[in-house]
Amino acid sequence: MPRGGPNGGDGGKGGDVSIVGNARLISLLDFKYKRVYRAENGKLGGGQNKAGRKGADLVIHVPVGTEVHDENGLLLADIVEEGQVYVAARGGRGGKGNARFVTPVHRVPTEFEEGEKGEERPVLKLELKLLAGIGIIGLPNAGKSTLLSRLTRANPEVGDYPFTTLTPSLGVLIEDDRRLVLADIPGIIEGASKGKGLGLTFLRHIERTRTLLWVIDVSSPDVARDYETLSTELRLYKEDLASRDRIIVLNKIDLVSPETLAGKEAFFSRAGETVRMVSAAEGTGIDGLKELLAEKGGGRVHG
Ligand SMILES: Nc1nc2c(ncn2[C@@H]2O[C@H](COP(=O)(O)OP(=O)(O)OP(=O)(O)O)[C@@H](O)[C@H]2O)c(=O)[nH]1
Ligand SMILES: [Mg+2]
Repeated sequence: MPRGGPNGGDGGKGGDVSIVGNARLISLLDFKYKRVYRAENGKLGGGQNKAGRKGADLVIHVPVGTEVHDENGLLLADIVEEGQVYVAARGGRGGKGNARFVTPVHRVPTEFEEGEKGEERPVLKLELKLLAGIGIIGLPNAGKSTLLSRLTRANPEVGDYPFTTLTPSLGVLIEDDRRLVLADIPGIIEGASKGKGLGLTFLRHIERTRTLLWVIDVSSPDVARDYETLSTELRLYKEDLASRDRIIVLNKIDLVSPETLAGKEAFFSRAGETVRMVSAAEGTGIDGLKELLAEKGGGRVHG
């Protein structure tokens, strides 16, 4: 440049590598094949003060429910929502071109600053945790696990004694192009919210569900009391769980007379509840329940 020094512009910033939740994805299979993800480098600055372009970001889409861990298993991000962004590696800042170093007494700068190196993460572990949209709750032995096995392909242990289920199990129901994830948790008993039985630990697992199925054994001597126990325990644990959208599932209808059933249904209807009557063991009423769940919505299976 006449009577001046070099006039190199700044380098562009490197692109970021981001991980973004996408509700349409249902598996991490893609990551089996493609292993290395790299955002674009920033472009070089040029003469005549021309700044380099920023490198393009790289967006990695993952299913909602993906946990991102580092190589030591430390949780870095829990992608639970559509559009949620985790910047896994930031692009480096662009370097300063020598035009920046011009001062009145230093007209011919040859200095420049190297661009910063972008972040690298040699290893990221992705783990897909199904997020249940529907939680199945009820007293011990109400038939929750039997119901889960009817609604989905899950195969939880079923037993004729309380506390058969010791840890939550999940199942996926695909109905009308909808994919619904159901969680079956251990039975809730009076005092569960204060740590009795197994309830407390597992109530956490249904905190993020949208709808709860309250499974009530219709052959129980006092369904009103069972209902009360459930609502009290949920309320004591978290007010919001007790008022969450729910369906009362009267189970084991094969064990009671039509008159008894009608009386019990009337009790819940009077209470303003949405009621479905099923026999999880025999499969009665299951299709209707599936339809109702699909109407309530869930992630779409296709596009
Ligand atoms: N007759 C009849 N029995 C049922 C029905 N549904 C479940 N059962 C029985 O009730 C018992 C308890 O069923 P589970 O599905 O294990 O009940 P649960 O609510 O998961 O029980 P916990 O995990 O112990 O809380 C088992 O013996 C089942 O076979 C039904 O619709 N009719
Ligand atoms: Mg069970």
